[in-house]
Amino acid sequence: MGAAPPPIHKILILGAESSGKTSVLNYMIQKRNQIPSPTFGHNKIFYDFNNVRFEFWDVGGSKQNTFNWQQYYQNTSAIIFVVDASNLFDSKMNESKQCFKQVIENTNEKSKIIVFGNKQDLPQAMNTSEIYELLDLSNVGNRDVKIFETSTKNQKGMLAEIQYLYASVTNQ
Ligand SMILES: Nc1nc2c(ncn2[C@@H]2O[C@H](COP(=O)(O)OP(=O)(O)O)[C@@H](O)[C@H]2O)c(=O)[nH]1
Ligand SMILES: [Mg+2]
Repeated sequence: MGAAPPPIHKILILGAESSGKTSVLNYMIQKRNQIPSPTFGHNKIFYDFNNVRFEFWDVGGSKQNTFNWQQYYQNTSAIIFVVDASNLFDSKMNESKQCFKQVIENTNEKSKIIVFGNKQDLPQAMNTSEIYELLDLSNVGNRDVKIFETSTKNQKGMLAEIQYLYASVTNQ
């Protein structure tokens, strides 16, 4: 008799095009246990942390692909929503806003949302309170949303983010 398999938690990584979704995923799982799967419009990677297995879904964020998000929403434990915090163009900020609205409207109230305000290595990057304003987080009702300032270009790692994710899915 082998040990019971770890419980699997599906985690979607969503956000506007070029916000850094794929980079964030690669950075988070660096040198960790990974079993890559074939890619069909998304990139699915298993990653074991403590006693759980995350099933990360890196979903293409091109305008064309965002329509397909619907099929990915089911059975999701948590969502990582990546914002390019350094891109202050109105069009890009609107894209992030619209994507985020879609996520709020289409996901189960119980699935937690973890916002990565990414590209913090760039000098003009929006901080937590600016991202809070951008995504209108005072108007998301009961949704549990937490913001982290992240960068995939430094050596800091993402342990705090992964620990938060772990605590979220295990209700700790
Ligand atoms: N400066 C900076 N660039 C980043 C960061 N994360 C991702 N990028 C860059 O942003 C671009 C888009 O990243 P990618 O992961 O392909 O975005 P995706 O379209 O959301 O998957 C690439 O050129 C990355 O190297 C970051 O934290 N800082
Ligand atoms: Mg990508």
